[in-house]
Amino acid sequence: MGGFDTRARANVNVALVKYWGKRDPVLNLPANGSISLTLDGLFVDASCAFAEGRADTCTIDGAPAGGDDAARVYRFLEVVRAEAGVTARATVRTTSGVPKGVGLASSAAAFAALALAASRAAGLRLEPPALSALARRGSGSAARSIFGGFVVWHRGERPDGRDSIAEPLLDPAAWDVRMVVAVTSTAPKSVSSREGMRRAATSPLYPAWVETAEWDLAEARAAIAARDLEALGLVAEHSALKMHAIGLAARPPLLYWRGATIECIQRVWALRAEGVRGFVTIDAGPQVKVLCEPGDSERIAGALREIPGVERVLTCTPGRGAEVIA
Ligand code: 2P0
Repeated sequence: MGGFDTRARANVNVALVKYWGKRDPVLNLPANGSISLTLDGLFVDASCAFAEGRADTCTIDGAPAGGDDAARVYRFLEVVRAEAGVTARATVRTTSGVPKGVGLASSAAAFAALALAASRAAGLRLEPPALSALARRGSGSAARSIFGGFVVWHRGERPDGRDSIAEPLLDPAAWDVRMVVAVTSTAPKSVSSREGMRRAATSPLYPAWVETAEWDLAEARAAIAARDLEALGLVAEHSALKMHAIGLAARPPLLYWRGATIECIQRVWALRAEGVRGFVTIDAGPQVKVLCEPGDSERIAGALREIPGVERVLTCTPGRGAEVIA
């Protein structure tokens, strides 16, 4: 273990069928399977080297990591060490390629990149399924960012989580779609996904979420296989709105939306009535993401840019999975 520094890059992903709730919070085992699209150009780079030393260190965008972020990285490094059978301490650096002010959480990309960099630095050469299971330990949705394009993350049945891994459904080049992202706030979110998922469990709507997730997954998988944008978009919209409905009925309640979030949803629906096929999805925050055909993306982006409270709009193409970089 001689301080060999490995660097890896992973892109963020946006869920079309959402992961919301855990059957095991330590192993990050989800209550339901999910389906996502990995996006090009919104990435995190992670580098890791192991050497004898007193403690792990981690910098995020050049500043020493602190608080929850640091604790999550150090816990994750314990998992890597246990798997690789090493005792050396790690030096980790992560650099976000997600532009500041985009308000997109990048923990999925960060832990996917770190899983690849740290496992290689520790001397492991994991196959993609095992790498996905490792990334999941850092952040559930990181399991999906190991792969490019359309990805399914299986709920799995085993208590040890070995079958709760992601798997690619379609390569990024296999279906050319766009994801238009309307940023309505860049303030740090008040309720983390982790806390949001804990609150979801208090909602009387939550059992219905778990019960219906398999149907959403089946519908989304069939739509992806058929390259049917409308079928995929409708189930994606349904999954997102159902996830947010759970929060309204939780105790304490949870609402991630702002006024501009609602305006964006209404605008996309109004465009749809005019024949523009855009479909909304929203994660644990106020940003609105719209799945659409390449030919409609400029019209949708232009319409969202005009909405008061929309700070910025960007358009993403399908992106690649995690890779080692020089
Ligand atoms: C998703 N989200 O499927 C869902 C939809 C947010 C809304 O996965 O606790 O950062 O690290 O497993 O993966 C965000 O939650 O949570 C997320 P942890 P994670 O993309």
